[in-house]
Amino acid sequence: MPTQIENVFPASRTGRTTAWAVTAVVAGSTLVATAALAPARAAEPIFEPWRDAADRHGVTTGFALSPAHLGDPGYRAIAEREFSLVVAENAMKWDATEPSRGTFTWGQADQVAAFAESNDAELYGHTLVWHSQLPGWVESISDPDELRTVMYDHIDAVAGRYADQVDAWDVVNELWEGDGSRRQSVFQRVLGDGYVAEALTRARQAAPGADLCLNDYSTDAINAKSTAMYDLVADLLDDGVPIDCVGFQSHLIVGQVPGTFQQNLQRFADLGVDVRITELDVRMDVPASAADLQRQAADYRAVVEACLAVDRCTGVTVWGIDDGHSWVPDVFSGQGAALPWDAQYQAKPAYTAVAEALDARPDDAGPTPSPTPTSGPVDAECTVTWSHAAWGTGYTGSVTITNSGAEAWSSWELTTTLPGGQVLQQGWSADWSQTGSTLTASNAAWNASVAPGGTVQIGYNAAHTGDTSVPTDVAVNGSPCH
Ligand code: G2I
Repeated sequence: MPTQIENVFPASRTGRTTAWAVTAVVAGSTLVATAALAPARAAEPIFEPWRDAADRHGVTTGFALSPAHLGDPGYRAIAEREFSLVVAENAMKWDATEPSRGTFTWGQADQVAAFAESNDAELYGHTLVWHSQLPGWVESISDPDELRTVMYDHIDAVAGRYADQVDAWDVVNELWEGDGSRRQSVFQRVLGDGYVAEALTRARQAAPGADLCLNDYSTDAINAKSTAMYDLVADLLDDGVPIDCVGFQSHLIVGQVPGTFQQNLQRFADLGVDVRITELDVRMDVPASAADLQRQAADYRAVVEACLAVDRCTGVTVWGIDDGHSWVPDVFSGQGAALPWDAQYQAKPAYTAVAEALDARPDDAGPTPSPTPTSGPVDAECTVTWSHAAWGTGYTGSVTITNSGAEAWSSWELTTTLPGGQVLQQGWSADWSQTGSTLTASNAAWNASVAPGGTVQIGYNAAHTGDTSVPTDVAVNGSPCH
């Protein structure tokens, strides 16, 4: 019976181990068919970080960051591990940075910039000039000179503040209506068509090192709106206006990646600008069906493959990380599940699809190995108590590990042999995995250190076929326990 056990994040980029639930995929088995045991969905295989695989293609993997979520270890672990580009979901918008004229608030925006820097990620700027999340005091300006001054002051302040950090800016966002006409924003109404060139030119002065982009949604296909964008970019280039890139937001509906997606990216690239997928998500009716999650995975894969197929596509950014923090349910009632991780930070099929599209290597190295001793014996001396609470086809195992030696542990790894027919389903407070009958549990970041006499409690669920006995030969860091 083929058995595959995978944990979701064996190690973050910084080498810290992270505890995540693990689940078993038991092909062709009836073992996991119990409601009590079966996870909602089998876990996805683990790959090297997306960002590392993307690096080999010369592209970035990005995500929209809300810094308030960084306190959540699950969110943070994915943010650090997978992404080489960070964009503020809201923190660099006008209402966040200049809520009243000339009064700038940088707290959240600075947090986004600091996270990008500490994680060695590019910082993408979103956005300088946009009709939405625009304070009322801007909206109400009707004098062209005044609005131009206000727009320039805003660009100078925001783009100027992050001039050394932001790699590319969405200078103007969502300037089109669906039919390819200009959206009647206050900028359009008061300043006319020329405001786009004015904003770009000003942004070049404020942040000479940043690429300057226009960004929009529903421009992913070849259609009236994307063609209006295409014509504008061609005109701007002809006129010598600074324009370096076009962003395709790609807020998609499951099963609806446009057939002309790649061709559309390519025609912009052929104009001589970079292209980027800037806000990818793929929404569906919720609760999500398994079939829709698979279709979503195919959609994510198609988008990444389209980007990789276009030389000037600089990367793919997802608009968030997990389904628990997505704008979609707030705006589209009854829809959601749009991101590659679910609300419990479990990787979805879309995660795997992106990894595979990036040719990510399977990460079968497992959790960070225990450090090699540099001097003296550091073998564990340990005591383990192991108990099972069993029912028909499953049990919950509770394990208490005690460091009964004289040396503190800076990390630990428990290994044992599961009795016949027992299959790991899900674990907690450690990184759990099963290979054949060998069960391994490695410390999480937060319980790695165990002082002499200290204990750690961990647990797991397993399926069984009748034998519910507990393991007998248990070792920690290779040393047999009592
Ligand atoms: O609407 C999805 C995206 C479309 N393209 C431009 C993006 O900037 C836009 O992002 C969304 C954010 O994901 C939402 O989080 O922009 C929305 C605003 O237009 C953001 O929603 C707002 C809520 O409407 C506010 O009620 C809330 O205070 O987020 C604010 C901050 O959480």
